[in-house]
Amino acid sequence: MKKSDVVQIILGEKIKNPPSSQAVQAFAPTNIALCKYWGKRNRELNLPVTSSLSISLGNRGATVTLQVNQRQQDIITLNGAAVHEGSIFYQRAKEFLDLFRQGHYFDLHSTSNIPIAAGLASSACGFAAIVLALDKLFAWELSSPQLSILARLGSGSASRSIYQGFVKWHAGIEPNGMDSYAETLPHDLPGLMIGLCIVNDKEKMLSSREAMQRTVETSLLYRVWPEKMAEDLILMTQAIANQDFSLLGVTAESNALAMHATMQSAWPPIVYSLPETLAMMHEVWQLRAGGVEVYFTQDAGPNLKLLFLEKDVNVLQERFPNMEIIAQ
Ligand code: 2P0
Repeated sequence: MKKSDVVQIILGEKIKNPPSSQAVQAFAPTNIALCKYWGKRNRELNLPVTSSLSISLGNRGATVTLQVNQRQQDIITLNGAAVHEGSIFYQRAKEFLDLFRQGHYFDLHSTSNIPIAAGLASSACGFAAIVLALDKLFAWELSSPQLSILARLGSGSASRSIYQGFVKWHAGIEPNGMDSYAETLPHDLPGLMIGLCIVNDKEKMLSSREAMQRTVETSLLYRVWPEKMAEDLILMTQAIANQDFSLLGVTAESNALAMHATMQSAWPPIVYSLPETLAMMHEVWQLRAGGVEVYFTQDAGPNLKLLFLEKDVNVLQERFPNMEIIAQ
């Protein structure tokens, strides 16, 4: 099954809708996984091995402006700068637009207000915003699960960026992935804050896409990852339903460490942590031993995101002066 087959199932006759001649705009938040998506059961369709659970970051994300152009190529800009045709970013965006065009080409301007290259899932909010913009441009009026499936075709974690709040992406079991979409959870956790601590903002040494594939193929520890995820998803869902910050923090931190353990046991090994990352983990543990409830999560990079409650914001800011609050 190809991506275009999934598009056909979802859009049907709507694939022939003519586009508006006006520019449309859409915003999608970025998201941070609390129980991580790591590994695919289908690489073409970005179908995950397990379900995952994230929190969206409110007004932090990507805004996409989309309009049909009269040229014979897509014009893409990112934060105001032209994206070169030869770049991976251009190719991924173009291939995604290929799924929906009926001979049209697009002007696509994407701006994001999240720190660049900080492991903040810019492809997640980028593809989700493109799908929301396409839905407006072609007046498809799709449901949120349908939008989530289309966003997933661009990038797995984009399936979660269709929504705000706590979001669960169901792994699904169907080969065509029609049951693999995200949904929002009907709870919030008042006082929850997330701080970003940038340890290093250089380019990733290995993309998540390659890293998760290598992990699936070579890591012995990956065999128990689905079990770990099944347990953590139950705990995290309970934590959110009961507004239990301690359970949320413990589960998120443990899940992130387990994901990195699977990577470290891949071959060649994948180690995103730098010495500064480990030093910061120890600081978090020290603070916790001293009674300040703070936890971390880590994605496919060396930076940490700290989870804490509003009442502790001053202590955290004092201890981590460079921390940027990215959600509250
Ligand atoms: C997540 N990550 O759940 C996990 C945790 C990174 C670490 O989803 O190949 O860019 O486009 O489906 O979504 C990053 O992977 O990968 C990711 P593709 P994606 O947020």
